[in-house]
Amino acid sequence: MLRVGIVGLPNVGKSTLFKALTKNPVDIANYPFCTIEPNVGVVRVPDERLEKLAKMSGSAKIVPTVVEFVDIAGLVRGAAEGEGLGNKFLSHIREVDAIAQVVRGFENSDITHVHNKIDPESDVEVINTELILADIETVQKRIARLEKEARGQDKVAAKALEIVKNIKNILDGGKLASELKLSEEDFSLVRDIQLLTWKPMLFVLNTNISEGSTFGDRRLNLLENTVPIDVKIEEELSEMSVEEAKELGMKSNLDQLILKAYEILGLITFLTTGPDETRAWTVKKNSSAPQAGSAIHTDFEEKFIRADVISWEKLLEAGSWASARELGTLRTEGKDYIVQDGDVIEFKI
Ligand SMILES: Nc1nc2c(ncn2[C@@H]2O[C@H](COP(=O)(O)OP(=O)(O)OP(=O)(O)O)[C@@H](O)[C@H]2O)c(=O)[nH]1
Ligand SMILES: [Mg+2]
Repeated sequence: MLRVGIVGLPNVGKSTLFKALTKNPVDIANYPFCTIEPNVGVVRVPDERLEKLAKMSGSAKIVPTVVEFVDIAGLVRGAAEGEGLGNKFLSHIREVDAIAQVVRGFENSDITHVHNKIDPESDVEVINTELILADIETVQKRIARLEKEARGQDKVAAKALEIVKNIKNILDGGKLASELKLSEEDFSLVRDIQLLTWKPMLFVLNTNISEGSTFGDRRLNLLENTVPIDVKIEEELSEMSVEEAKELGMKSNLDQLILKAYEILGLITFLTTGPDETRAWTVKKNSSAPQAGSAIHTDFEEKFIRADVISWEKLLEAGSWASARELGTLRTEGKDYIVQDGDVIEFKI
């Protein structure tokens, strides 16, 4: 299962966001380092296509795809050198596939900010710097190892050494390793290094959206992949029924966050539908049909013969699998077919 780590300065609302997302009751308190051990929870990826297909097929159940969120301890300046909870929770970040960085954008003098001022840009810089410093340590170790190996005329090690040195230059310049664009071939030589700043990242700007926070507007122009969320409101919403929320005219923005997380992870969804169930399956973008099949069963990749494929819209238009076949909108695809988001697939094995 893919994991998204909720990362940020202490006391910015990470656990409150986690609680709203997962409905898991967790410790939330107005003091830094309230969270120490990570909280883990599973969140369903919203997908309106599932209900529609399930209705068409008369499915007994719907199985959505899910993403796991991990609420991690707050990070402070000096963490890479062991400040705060230091390396311990940097290692928790190592275990996630993507990072959701929560940034405080709300004003409230009662809620402690570890730097005593609301400054999203500077907060992002503090967090990114710690991730970068941790990565510098990692690449330094690798450079030392590769230098030994390269001395023995090891050509591959020499090439890897060159790449790792380029990565170090980027990090030394205060940039994330992901900013260095590597070819597939170069990346394959160094991918096992597991850098924190290679992980896809999105920003959750915790801001009072309804009050039109200026921080919100400013940051949105500056950072890609920013989702503004009023975390406190989301916490309240998560405790209400849909009707109650509607009555109060409150609307959640969490779906946008979940979908964005899914997007930065480079994932797409394909679907299966029948009387038993309508189900969403997660695969990496650019997966072939047999690779996609392995999401259902590991055997499917090896035993793949062909796949019947149709886009979910075309299938709904046709009204059933049989009439799609008659209409000729159902296609038969071979092992080289690249699965598209929203494909409904029946595998032949
Ligand atoms: N006013 C306001 N308060 C918030 C908001 N989000 C969180 N808080 C409050 O801020 C305090 C800290 O929230 P937490 O969710 O525990 O913060 P955290 O980031 O998990 O903190 P650590 O685990 O200590 O790193 C709590 O008192 C929350 O109720 C918000 O959007 N508005
Ligand atoms: Mg917390």
